[in-house]
Amino acid sequence: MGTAYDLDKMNKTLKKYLDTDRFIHTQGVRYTAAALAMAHGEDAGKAELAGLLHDCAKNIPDKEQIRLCTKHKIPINAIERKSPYLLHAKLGAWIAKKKYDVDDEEVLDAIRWHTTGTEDMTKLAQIVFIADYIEPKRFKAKNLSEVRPIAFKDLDECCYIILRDTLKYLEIKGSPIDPETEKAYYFYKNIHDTKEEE
Ligand code: DGI
Ligand code: FE
Ligand code: FE
Repeated sequence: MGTAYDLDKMNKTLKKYLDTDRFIHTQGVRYTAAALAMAHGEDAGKAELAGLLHDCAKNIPDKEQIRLCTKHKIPINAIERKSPYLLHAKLGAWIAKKKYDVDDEEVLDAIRWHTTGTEDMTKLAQIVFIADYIEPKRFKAKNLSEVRPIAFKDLDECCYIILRDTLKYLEIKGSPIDPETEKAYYFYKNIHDTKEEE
């Protein structure tokens, strides 16, 4: 059974709200998430939907994101106050629900956690988190040639590597760490360490 959602219509709307690079990245995440879902026995339609919408709030200016979160009672933590670009994930989940009429909570959660990750993510949330990092047009991380094949074999291990490298990168930059990023890291590190002991 496929989803009842009209992804092509959503795509047309997204094209209006996203800049060109972001729109192209969105297509990359859309199809990478679908491919990962196929590799891991998850619903490819749901992955495609979550991938397509994950950055729907990305091009809203910081001030406007703060205003919208306040207006719609989306809590803003201290780290998000300092780094408001983090808000596009939670605000994106809200926009997906209210403007794109997505009522699938698993899809909304995958959008909500796509930037920081969180502990014990669903496979769908892991897939979107990973697809965001590895999609073909993404070339920021230097070890992508190592991370990409792992994504198709082991979601937990892949989340561990991405979170480890993201924390390293944020520490070097001196960026404040969101508690969810930290929790996510320790959760997937624990799975990694347990496997090492076997
Ligand atoms: O929206 P995208 O650019 O596609 O990607 P994204 O939503 O995953 O955002 C990526 C950025 O978010 C990346 O530069 C790392 C940053 N990030 C992830 N966790 C944290 C964080 N930034 C801060 N300050 N704190 C975090 O905990
Ligand atoms: Fe994002
Ligand atoms: Fe993204």
